[in-house]
Amino acid sequence: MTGKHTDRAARIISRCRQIATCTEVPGEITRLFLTPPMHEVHALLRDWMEAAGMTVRIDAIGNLRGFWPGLVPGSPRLLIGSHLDTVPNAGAFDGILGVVLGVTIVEELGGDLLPFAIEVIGFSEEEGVRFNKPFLGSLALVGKLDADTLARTDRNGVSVRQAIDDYGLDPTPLPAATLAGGAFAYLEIHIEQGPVLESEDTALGIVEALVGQTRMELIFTGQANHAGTTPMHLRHDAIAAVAEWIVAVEAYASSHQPLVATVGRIEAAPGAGNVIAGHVTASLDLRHADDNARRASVTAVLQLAEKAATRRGVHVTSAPQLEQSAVPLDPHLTAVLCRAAAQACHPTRRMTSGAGHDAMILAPTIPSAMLFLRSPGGLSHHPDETVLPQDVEAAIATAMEFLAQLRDDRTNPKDGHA
Ligand code: HGY
Ligand code: MN
Ligand code: MN
Repeated sequence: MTGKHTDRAARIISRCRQIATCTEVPGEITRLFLTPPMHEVHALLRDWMEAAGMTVRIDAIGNLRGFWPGLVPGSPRLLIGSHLDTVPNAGAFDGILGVVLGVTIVEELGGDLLPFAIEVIGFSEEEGVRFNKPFLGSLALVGKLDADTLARTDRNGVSVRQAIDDYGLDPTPLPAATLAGGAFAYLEIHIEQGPVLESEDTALGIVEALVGQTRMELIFTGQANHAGTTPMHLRHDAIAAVAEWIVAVEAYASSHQPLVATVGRIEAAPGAGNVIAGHVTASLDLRHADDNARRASVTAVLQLAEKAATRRGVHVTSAPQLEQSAVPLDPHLTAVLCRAAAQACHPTRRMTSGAGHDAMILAPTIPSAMLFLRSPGGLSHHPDETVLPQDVEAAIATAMEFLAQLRDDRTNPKDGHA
């Protein structure tokens, strides 16, 4: 890397780490949908965007939107973005990196205008932590944020609509958060969050598709009772039922790979050591590249829950949270991205994303492409999540080449693609 390029990679990483200090929990990175630290994130990004000559606004769902004009008014727009929220105790790069890279791309233009405009978007919510529903920011952008979602409440009983209002935004014009016409492509640059690129010693991945996801909550209802006086054969122990089910889920997924199934959160009540648990809520996150296989696995895993519960006289119900089909990304745009990486002399490998991303919400509406950066240690959704400066440089060099190819496509259209 030349000195100039080392600097820009270091600046990008430093900005991500600066944004990481905007947190609800001192000492860790936790930033949910439109919580107070998001104001600090918006202020930092707005400063960087405006210093780059962009005009900045926050839309009705709290997406931060920086605009760099094209050569002529009304030019078609390239969207570049990712999300600004995090999981609890997160790393510093999941989501944020894609937005900071978007700002750097505009900075690297050095004031040049292209035959298309660029809109850098920091989505307000992708992880789905606060309201148990992911992709709120990108769903609003494509006009799919429905009234039921706006009425969803968090663990404090605050609705999505109220959270928007509490943040100081007006949810009324939510339809205005949707994309005006003219967006011709979406590019999301994101860490891989898995071990594949590192295992192949490759800096960049080109995403061809994102796996489908089912997220739901299972509620196990048994009978709270005295831990000391209730004989084992007379119990309706909800935690014991969930424990048997979790091990059965793990065994099922292990024998049906590439299926992945995760029970990441359980909440037991009443939660005292001397009381048999009468009520347990358990999350289920189940993913597969093939939608039929995923749906069949959901059925099988719910039957396992029924079996573990019934044996103990425990009742189980399930509440769906997300049914997201697998999403292919745009083959033409993906090919342009591959060519751009090759042009920038950075080898890549094509891959499927096991993680969900805003690109899967935009792709049915706007041709979308994703560029992955290697995740050292294959680690993510963890404070030790990181990136390598040379991979950040590879990503920004590839992105600049991607813009050059899109510019050439628009100035000398060939094979029907402008
Ligand atoms: O959970 C995911 O797939 C992503 O990190 N939101
Ligand atoms: Mn994530
Ligand atoms: Mn992410």
